[in-house]
Amino acid sequence: MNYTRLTIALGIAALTAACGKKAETPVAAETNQAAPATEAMNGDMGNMAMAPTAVAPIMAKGRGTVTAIDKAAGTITLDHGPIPQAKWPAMTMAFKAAPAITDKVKVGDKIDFDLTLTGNTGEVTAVSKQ
Ligand SMILES: [Cu+2]
Repeated sequence: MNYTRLTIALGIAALTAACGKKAETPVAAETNQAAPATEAMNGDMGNMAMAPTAVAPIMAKGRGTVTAIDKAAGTITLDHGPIPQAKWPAMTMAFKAAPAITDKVKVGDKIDFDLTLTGNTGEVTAVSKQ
């Protein structure tokens, strides 16, 4: 019954092995995060989820600093730390965010946030200031 999970694990393991050989450049915040996520940073954000068949939303939590807010576009940009649930390293990126979120914070705020990932789209669903 765990075939899918095993396949994903094997895929990640293979990617990790492949990345290990060329991951010579120092990367900020390179802690114990998997290398594939760091590799994804070189491409577009569409590759970030690293789980092409995943359609069920993933709930995750993160911490970060608000670097931009675009209320018209309904987005918030966060310089966030690693998010293990999404296999993301630390990075700066934009998320969808409802007015209830964007009205609650301002640029420079350090926040804890809840995230819902659906496919390659991330939406911040809750924030609280640290
Ligand atoms: Cu990110």
